[in-house]
Amino acid sequence: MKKMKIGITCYPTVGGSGVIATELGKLLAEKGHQIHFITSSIPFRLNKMYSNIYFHQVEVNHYSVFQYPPYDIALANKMADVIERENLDILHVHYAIPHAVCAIMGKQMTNKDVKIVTTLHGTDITVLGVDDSLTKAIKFGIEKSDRVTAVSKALVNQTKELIAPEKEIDVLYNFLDERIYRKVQSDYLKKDYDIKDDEKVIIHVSNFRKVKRVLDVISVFAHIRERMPAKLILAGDGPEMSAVIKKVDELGIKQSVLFLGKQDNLEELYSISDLMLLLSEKESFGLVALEAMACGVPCIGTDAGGIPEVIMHNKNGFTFPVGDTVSMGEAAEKLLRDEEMHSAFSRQAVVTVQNDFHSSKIIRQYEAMYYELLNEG
Ligand code: GMT
Repeated sequence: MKKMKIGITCYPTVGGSGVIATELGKLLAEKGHQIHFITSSIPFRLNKMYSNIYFHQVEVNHYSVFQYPPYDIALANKMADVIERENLDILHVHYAIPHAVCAIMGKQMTNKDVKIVTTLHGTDITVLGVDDSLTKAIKFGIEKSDRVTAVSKALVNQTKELIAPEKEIDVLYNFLDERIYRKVQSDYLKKDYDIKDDEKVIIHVSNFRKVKRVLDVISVFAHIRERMPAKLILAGDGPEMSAVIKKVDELGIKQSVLFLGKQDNLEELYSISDLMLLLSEKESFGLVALEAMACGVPCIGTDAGGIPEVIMHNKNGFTFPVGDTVSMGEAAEKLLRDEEMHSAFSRQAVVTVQNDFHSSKIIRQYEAMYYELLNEG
């Protein structure tokens, strides 16, 4: 099979969509394809040299005549440059707004037949999709892409409900690099964080936006903490942090909560954890749950969006309606007390990642989709 030249655009700085786009680029490069990232800065997960990965920076000039710097136009212009100069076969953009629209515009600036693939990640539909000032642009971006994928069945359904595009949307699940996300020996961290041998470790990782309902995480942890020795690891930071600190103080559980801020090497934290909580009210997939599961950590989640496609109720964890912190607390207590159930869920979590979300399986699906598009001519 001919090796392809693939352009990738994503938000390079934070978030699951940037992580997936970058990991996809790295794994495709490992399979011999030539990858061109077209982004505003180097994707933060591109932490190693690859001779077949190139980075094309989008630069926006700040002329005083503009009230708002024209980033979208500059991106489309850069896409056109790279499509032409590198003769791209595929331009794969992550996030409908503005990336899909820019890709369509960029292609039109050239006379090349590059194929445009758009992957929907969640907030581009569930948040932006309800904003009247953007819905037509999102629909346009989806309909004019050659192929559109979404990271869960739930997101496909939400896109149909909110945007009603006349376009098939394929589900291509998220994945992770199993060489990194696996149970590792990091027990030294327990000593460093003063976690006692008899304490259960609960973890939550997010960008602390309101949709993540971190206050519910605190309520569930308080329920657990009242019944058994336990510590809560909070990794990440964001707008809800002060409300979270206030609630922790009010509940008098400050000594049991570790505020770690943004962290790399999360596999080390997952590896000392007994339970992950992901209690969002909107979540198209929940990459952090997948990461925790790969390290053998059972999860309790909500039944929002794509979470139940990852956390399987009564198999590798539990899911409950958004905000039902009482049921979540009771389930957490049961799972943490019942060693047999905990190890069965932990084993099943690893099996779920291997069977349903293995990177080699998902990367093959992306490659097959690209080749199919190229063969369609
Ligand atoms: O979760 C976030 O707030 C970040 C957001 C993003 O754009 O990176 O994450 C979205 O994409 C991830 C990767 O596909 C998914 O795992 C997250 O579930 C999704 N977030 C939401 O739907 C809220």
